[in-house]
This record gives sequence, structure tokens and C-alpha cells, in this order.
Amino acid sequence: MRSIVTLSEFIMERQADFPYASGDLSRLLADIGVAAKIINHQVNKAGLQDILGAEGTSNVQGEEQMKLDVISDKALFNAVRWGGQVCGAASEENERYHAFDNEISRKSKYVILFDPLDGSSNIDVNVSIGTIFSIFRRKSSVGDLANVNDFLQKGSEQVAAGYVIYGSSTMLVYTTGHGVNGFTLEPSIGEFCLSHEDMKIPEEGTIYSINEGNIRTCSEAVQEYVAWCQASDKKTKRPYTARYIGSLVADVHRNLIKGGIYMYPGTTKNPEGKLRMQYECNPLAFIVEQAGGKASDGAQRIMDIQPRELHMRSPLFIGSKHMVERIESLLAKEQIKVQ
Ligand code: AHM
Ligand code: MG
Repeated sequence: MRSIVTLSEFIMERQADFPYASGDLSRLLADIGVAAKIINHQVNKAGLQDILGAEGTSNVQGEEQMKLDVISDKALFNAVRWGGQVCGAASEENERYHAFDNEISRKSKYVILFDPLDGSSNIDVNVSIGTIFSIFRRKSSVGDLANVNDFLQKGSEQVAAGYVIYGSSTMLVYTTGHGVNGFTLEPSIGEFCLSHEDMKIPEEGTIYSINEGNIRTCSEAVQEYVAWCQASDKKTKRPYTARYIGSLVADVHRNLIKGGIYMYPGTTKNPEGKLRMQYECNPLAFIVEQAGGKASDGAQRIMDIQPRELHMRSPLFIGSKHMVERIESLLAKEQIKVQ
């Protein structure tokens, strides 16, 4: 029988991947693991306590915040603020980033950005939700307060990223740029245990995920691609299967394991799509690329895009390499026609 490897043991073992590592990143990842357990505990008892439903406040994008959003946001902020490994943090739920002003934090090397509870419209109906995080080395000088440039870095500069999925089981999946590993929470011992070592996404998949209710407001290339996915062809195993949970983490996680593409394109109403570059697109792009897949805004690699502002949105096409390449080439042809 294979012996159990816990998240903390794994992180410590892998510290050797980083020459001259001081252990700060390892400790930060461990702190996130603890916050994930706290959020998981709250998510699991959501139906039993008066914590379901809307908080009555709106976040910076004017969206209704759920009570669990607020709880998760606080759990993550507390974990990283007192852990002392980051000099600042930014969350999808807050308009501004926070620079932690104390002696230990000012000397810290990293900043973190997170979406504390993604897919929150699914909470009340018991459908999988997730937490997403992205970690960068700070640009500002050690000893100073963190500033906005620390948070406006390209995805290619990420040193680590990950997500937690609160599904039929709870899993934490992360990368530090040396492959992707997944850990399943074993509730009887309260530990994340290595369950999905060196995850790889199939280069070709048979699942496409898009909110098809929006299809008529998408570009012709996206419509053409979806029609292609639906057309019959034995050789390429079409028609593909449509799967859309409406929870980004859950949709990407499934496609990562089975092979597939998730798309949230621009629409006539929202040309930049819906998803946030720094809290959703970048961290998932890092993971999917590390697993051998691709992530694009349709024209450019997600991780090469310079974010202009903290809550910037971007179209997202992410998943199996060949599937993303196909939609990219259709979008490129469409661009040529327009010119
Ligand atoms: P959220 O961060 O406010 O939860 O929004 C992001 C979510 C994603 O999880 C999901 O893929 C998408 O929004 C669904 O949007 P839509 O309902 O427009 O299809
Ligand atoms: Mg989100």
C-alpha cells in the first residue's frame, strides 16, 4: 500500500526544487491550506446555519456578495496577514489591495491575489464552488509598503498558483512551476493528502464548456467553433459533450482531468467577457499550462498580457492544447476578415 503524503510533507519535500529557498513560499502555501480547511468547514455546514443567502452588500463590481464570500475572504486575509509571508494581498471582493503595515510583513517577499469563493451563485443550490489564488514575488523594495505594481504583474511572473474545489470531495491543486499536484482532503484526519500526482491535461478532449445562453451574442468564430463541436464526425469523436457547471474552478478541474475546453468569450454586452485576469484567468492559466494545456484570450497567451488595473476582465479560452489552438485560429481568421 502506498503511504500517505500530506500537503505539508509534500511542500517541505519540494522546497528543494527552489535553490536557496528560505521556506517562505512553503509556509505561505501551508497557510493557504489551513485557510482552505476553514472555508471548507463553513461551506460544508452552509445548509445548517444561517449563513446561506446574500449578505446585503455589493462588491466592487456591483455584484451581490454572499455571506460565504465574506467569510472566505476574511479566512484568507487572516491566514496570510498573520502568517507573515506576504507584504500585501488583493481579493476579487475588495476594491483596493491591502498593504500590510507591520515590521514582519514589510520585510516579506511575496504578494497574493485571490478569489475567495468562486462560483458563489452556486452556493445556495449545493453545487461545487472554489477558491483560487495567485502568488508573485514583490516588485517594490523589501522594507517598503507594497504598492500597486506588485499586484499588476503579468501571469508569467507568478511563482505559485492554485485552487481549492469544494465538491463531492474537497481538493487543493497547486503549481510552483514544477508541474501540478492535487491533494484530497481526508476528513477523518483533517489533512490534504496527495491524490493526483503530476497532473496532465489530455492534448485533445471531447468536452466543451460555455454558457450557451450567450451564444448569439458571441463572435461568429465562437459560434462556428461551438457548431463544429456539435457536428458529427467519428474520427474526431464528435459531437463533443457539453458540460457547463457555471463554476469556473469545477469546470476547469473536470476538463483538466478528462480533457476539454472552457470558454468565457467576450459578448456584445461585455466585450471583455466576465472573468478577472488576476484572480481567475492568470492562476488557472498557470496551472493548465503546467499540466500541458493552453490558456488564451483568443489572440494572446493569457500569461503574457500586462494587466492594466486590479479588477481587469478578459475573455478566456482554457484547456486542452489542440482545442484552444483551434478556437484561436478561427478567431484569427475572423480578425483578418474584419481588417
Ligand atoms: P464569480 O467570481 O462572481 O463567482 O463569477 C465567476 C463565475 C465563474 O465561476 C463561472 O464560470 C462564471 O462566473 C459563470 O458565469 P455565467 O453565469 O455568466 O455563465
Ligand atoms: Mg470568481
